[in-house]
Amino acid sequence: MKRINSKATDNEKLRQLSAEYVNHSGGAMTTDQGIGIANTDDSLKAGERGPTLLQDFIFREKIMHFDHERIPERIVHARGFGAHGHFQVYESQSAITRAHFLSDPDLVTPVFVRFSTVAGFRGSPDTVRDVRGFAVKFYTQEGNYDLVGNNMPVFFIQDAMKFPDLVHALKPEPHNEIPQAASAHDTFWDFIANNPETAHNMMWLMSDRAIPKSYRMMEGFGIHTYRLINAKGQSKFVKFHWKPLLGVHSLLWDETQKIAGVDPDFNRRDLWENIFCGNFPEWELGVQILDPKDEFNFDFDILDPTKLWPEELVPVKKIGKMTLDHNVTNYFAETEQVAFCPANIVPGIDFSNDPLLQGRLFSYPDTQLSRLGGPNFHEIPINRPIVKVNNNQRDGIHRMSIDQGTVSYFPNALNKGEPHPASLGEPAYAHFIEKLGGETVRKRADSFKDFYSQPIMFWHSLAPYEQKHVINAFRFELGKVKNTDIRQAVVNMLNNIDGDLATQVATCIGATPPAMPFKAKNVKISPALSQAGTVSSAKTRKVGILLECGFDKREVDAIANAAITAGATVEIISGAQAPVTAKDNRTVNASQTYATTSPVIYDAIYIPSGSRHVETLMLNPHTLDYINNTFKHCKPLAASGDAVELLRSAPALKNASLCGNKSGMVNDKGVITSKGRNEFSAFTNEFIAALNKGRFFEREDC
Ligand code: HDE
Repeated sequence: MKRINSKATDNEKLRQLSAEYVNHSGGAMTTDQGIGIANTDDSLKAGERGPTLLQDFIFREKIMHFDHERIPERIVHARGFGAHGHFQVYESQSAITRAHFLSDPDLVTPVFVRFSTVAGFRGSPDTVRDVRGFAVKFYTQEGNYDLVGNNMPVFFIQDAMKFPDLVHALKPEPHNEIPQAASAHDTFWDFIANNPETAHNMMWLMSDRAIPKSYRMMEGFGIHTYRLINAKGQSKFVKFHWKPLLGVHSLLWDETQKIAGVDPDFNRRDLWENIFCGNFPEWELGVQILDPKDEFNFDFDILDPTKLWPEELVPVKKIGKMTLDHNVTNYFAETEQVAFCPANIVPGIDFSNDPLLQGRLFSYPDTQLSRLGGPNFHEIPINRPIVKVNNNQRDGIHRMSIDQGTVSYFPNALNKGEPHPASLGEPAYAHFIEKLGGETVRKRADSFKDFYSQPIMFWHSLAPYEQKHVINAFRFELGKVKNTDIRQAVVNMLNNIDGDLATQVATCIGATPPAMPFKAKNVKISPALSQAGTVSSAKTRKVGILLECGFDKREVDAIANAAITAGATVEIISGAQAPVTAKDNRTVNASQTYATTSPVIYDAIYIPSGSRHVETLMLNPHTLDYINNTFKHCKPLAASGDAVELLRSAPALKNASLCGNKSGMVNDKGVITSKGRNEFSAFTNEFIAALNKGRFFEREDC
């Protein structure tokens, strides 16, 4: 793979300078005290076969450091993967915000992004059904701004007070710590059934959004309503969106199960490899802007984090682009030690009174105290702002800076009143001036209590194949719930969304279907909620080609070149990682074997012609595995010449009559076959068109 280095911008260089990169490649080894070490393999003993001596400080230091290599993993979002990049606004947004990084289109702001799953432990597989975290740290010239969001636009609960309950219910059950990274268990669904405010997020969790194909193909949402404030002190409400340029794409459930075994690092590997190869992922930052005078003009409360603002009502304006262009140098130092916090905001952006957001503002720095071991985590290189930190905070565990002087208080005369509170003209944060009032109450606002209108909208906005996936997800998740009362309670809850959905789930899990199936009237549809119409292209997709000796190299070259031209990558799979000889005696190197890879890793499979090669594949049980899985997962499946026989031998394809007849090419539902060389260029075009499309969901009905 070719490594492409990003063009480090001035700001990026600044950020890199503030970190401490240590190159361990040369020189003699030392202890942490700098004392030279001549032997790092043998402890100091009393005689060659004698006991180890306590005085062996080299041994003790090495083991002591090893014993403390881990820090507590995040309570939620423990499994994550990060990358560096930059953000640039398209045009000045100064009319709505005074945030400097959103006001200057020439400014390149460095960012660090960490994607994550929520429930699983740090070593859990990537492809589990879960919400994905989408946390962005902007290193702006006015300090760090963190937009700590998810890949779904709503959250499970409305008040932060309930968060520990939600997480306790979701995490593995406490008596046996089962199941890992999965919501398919009793305590989670018990919580859902007893908290109708979760209905909306629960629908998203059962949808394809919860099993993204790639972090690069995932939307991001700030979820909460925030405020933007301009230089005149005027404010608008805002919701933030990240829109991936490659479109929004998901895995199929069956794929996720297999990938979890074949490559538990599937999503992180995908991000790492694509950045490494120069396929830099890109997202546009979108904003939905709402004038405060319209605050009460909706049939939902804009402060309620279980509600989204339908894009058709409040359009998303794309204001800038984020590109991730370099991988981390060290996972622990950067991805593990990064500390996000929704309270890290810059002038021009402010919070709203969303009670979930208000609780988060406390939680994040608090969790860092135990996770990163003290109050100085802002000094860890990845967390340092690119601007100077200047205050009277001092000391504490792991203080890195050596603060000079005697004065660490204000006001003072000994240091001429420095550092001083920013005076007029100097950058300083100012909150939006808002009139607040009301009685001290522990109460949910009545305007937060419509739990079902938006799940109904979501359900009816999905394409039929997406709805089918949701039904199957419920059948799986609730089918794993042992307590039948909980199953029934969730079915009853689903009947508030759609009677047909509730019935289809109930009949499969042994629950009683609703006596009066609910059918919503005058449903509002939001097409933006479906992934069906999303951008789709062959770019960065992975084509697998099965090859054995005796294949037709001209065909392989044509397909591989066309795929690469379309932006895809190609891998050759064979019996050995060795050159495979074509029928014209030329060779192609196989980088993968049936043991090292699997059909679920590829976006399309192609098998060229060649009698000896086809005969070998015919006898190889893996061939059917590749054909069946690729077919089942609705991905392009192509064969030419005598290799078409291989497709014909797969029962699923035979039933669907999709593999062509003896005399011609049948290119239907993403199964592409060609009989003769004269058809080859049309065949290649069909294959690339199918690769662009990605999936043929109509095959799920075959
Ligand atoms: Fe978080 N969340 N959260 N969360 N969250 C954490 O902070 C919390 C919520 C989100 O890659 C923790 O540093 C509370 C919503 C992401 O490092 C913790 C509430 C959204 C990440 C915490 C929420 C998120 C976290 C754990 C209810 C989407 C990973 C470790 C009010 C808008 C950030 C840490 C990373 C992490 C608390 C709800 C997103 C415990 C109390 C809503 C992406 O502080």
